[in-house]
Formats: sequence, C-alpha cells, structure tokens
Amino acid sequence: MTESSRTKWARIAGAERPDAAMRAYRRPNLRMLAEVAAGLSAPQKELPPKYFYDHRGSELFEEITRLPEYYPTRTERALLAAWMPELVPQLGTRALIELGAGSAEKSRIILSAMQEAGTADLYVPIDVSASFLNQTASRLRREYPGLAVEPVVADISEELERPRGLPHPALYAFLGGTIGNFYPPAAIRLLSRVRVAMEARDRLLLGVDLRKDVNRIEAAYNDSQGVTAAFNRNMLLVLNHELGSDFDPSAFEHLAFYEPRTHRIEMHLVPSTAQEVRIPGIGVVSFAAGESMRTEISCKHDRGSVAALFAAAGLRIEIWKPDPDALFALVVGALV
Ligand code: SAH
Ligand code: AVI
Repeated sequence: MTESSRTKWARIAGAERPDAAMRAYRRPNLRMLAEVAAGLSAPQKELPPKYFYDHRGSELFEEITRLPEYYPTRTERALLAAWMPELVPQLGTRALIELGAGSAEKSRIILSAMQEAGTADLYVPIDVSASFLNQTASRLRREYPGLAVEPVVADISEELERPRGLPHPALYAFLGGTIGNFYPPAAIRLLSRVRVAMEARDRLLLGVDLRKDVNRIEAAYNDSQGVTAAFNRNMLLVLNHELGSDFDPSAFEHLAFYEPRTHRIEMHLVPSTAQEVRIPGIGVVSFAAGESMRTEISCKHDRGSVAALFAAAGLRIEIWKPDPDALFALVVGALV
C-alpha cells in the first residue's frame, strides 16, 4: 500500500481521531454531516450504523459479544476453532485481510492456524474505529512477533483497496455477521469490491447470522443488562462529539424488533417526548414524541439469500458450514 493511499484512508475515516473534538468545530466531518442530513430528512429518520463505533462504541460492542443472549459471537468462535486448523493449511493462506476487524478476538484463531502452518506473512485489519483498530494492531504485533500487521482505517461502505505486494493466497474475512448491517444493494457493492480485489487462489470467509426462532433473535438485541441499549444511544454521543449537536441520549428509548418480511432485526431510537435537536450545519431537527429513528438493520440469512448476494457480486459458495444448531454459518466464497 502506498503512503498516499494510507493518508487518504485516514482522511476518509477520521471519525474519532484524538483531535476530533477540536476539529468538529473548525472543520466539520462533511461526509458525516451529509449522511446525517440525508438520513434525518427522510420520512423514516435513519442514521448509518457505522456511527456506533467510536472507541466507546467498539468497547460496548465487545461487551455485547459476552452477553448470555448474544449467541452470534460464541457460535462463530466455536465454528472457527473447529475448522480453521484444517481449512487454513488447505487454502495455504499467507495473508489475512479483515473487514470490520474490531478487536480481532476471533481472527486470532485464523492467525494462529496460519502460524501453525508456517504461512503467517501479513494481517491487514480494516475498520472505521481508528483508535480501537490501532490498539488491536499493537496487541497483535506483540502476540505474533513474526507477522506483519498493517491496519487500515477505512469506510468499507465506500472503498476497498488491495494492499500492494499482497502475498497470495489471501483470505478476505468478513466475520460477525456484519454483512447483515448493510442493505442488500450495499452488501452486493461491498462483496463486488472484494471480488474485484481477489485473485483466483484467494478466498472470502464470510460469517452470517441465520434465520431462526424470532424470540431467540429478538432476545439477542434486547439484553437484560441494557448493554445493547447503551450501544444504540452511543450513536447520539458520537454525533454530539463529531458534529457539535445537542442530542439528549437519555430522552431516547432503545427499540429492537424482528421484521419477518425482510428477515431482519431493526434497531431504533425513539424519543418519549418531542425533541428539538440543533445540529450545526444542518439546523434544528424536530422529533415528535414516539417518532422513531432507525439506527441499524441486521439481516438474517439462509443459504439461498447468501447465494443470491454472491451471484450478484460474481462470487459462488464453495463451502457452506453452519453450526450444529443452525444459528450461524461460515461461508467460503470463491470467484465464479
Ligand atoms: N469482526 C468483529 C467486529 C464486529 S463489530 C467481530 O466479529 O466480532 C463491526 C465492526 O465493523 C466494528 O469494529 C466496526 O467499527 C466496523 N465497521 C462497521 N461499519 C464499518 C464500515 N462502514 N467500514 C469499516 N468498518 C466498519
Ligand atoms: C456488528 N453486527 C454484526 C452486530 C449485529 O448483531 O448486527 C451489531 C449489533 N447491534 C446490536 N447488537 C450487536
């Protein structure tokens, strides 16, 4: 990767760098401002879920992964632990490029399998959450001394760049079911970018949360300790910090429900009383009491829905591996 492309990535992402508080007033985050303006003027108010993830948001997500109700992380971890020691040497993976890497807690299973096979050359974790990503990268450098770790701060809904000099075969990993947080057209655009970056020997490893009993899914997004509610409200703190807005997070209730027609969880923030929110650069945005704002979708899949996304992106399912209870699946994708 060139130095200029690194600078570009940093400029694109920018959200929670140490100077952000100062910068919010001197030079607003124009991309965020434009997305927030568009989302809050739509008939159904909506904000992009990538804005959950400042450092605190990333920590709250880590807390979610440990909740008894939140089954996806522990199910995917068990699948990875059982399968990677066999799959990685089969693929001969020399580089792991991970989209939305977060803490890379589960990625260590893949990296350890690469190390065991003697092919652990490069790890490229990509994430919007800049300070959290750098913390992850520092830890991994300590844990895997022979491995080159090249973090990239980037918004994967916009761009994906293939690092220059990438060793092959490379494995593009997109874990956790995060693909579900993208509307299908955006998911197809994202997978198409991965497909364009891939060479014939490379593979995609995708984690998808599966369709199942609605109560089980809804419980995962309405935990009894209120961590998901805090994660949801954190987006308003991110906006206040980045844009200088004056959302009162305590005035908004957390709402999460499954929408069977579209096979997705929707998360909303709903003010119990009318709100007038001032957002510099946008103006005053009014919320009626009970008027919801959608903050996230989390699409649930089956083999057919993944095959359809893959086909639209020029990929095919090479291996489909659900856990024994069919809660979550790992999918290996290859070029068509
Ligand atoms: N892969 C980890 C983390 C999942 S949480 C796991 O499976 O546990 C989703 C991660 O994707 C977060 O770290 C978040 O910061 C990142 N993310 C969300 N939207 C993104 C975007 N548009 N571009 C880059 N990273 C994004
Ligand atoms: C990151 N992503 C896959 C999580 C999900 O389950 O959709 C984010 C999340 N939202 C609420 N809880 C967890």
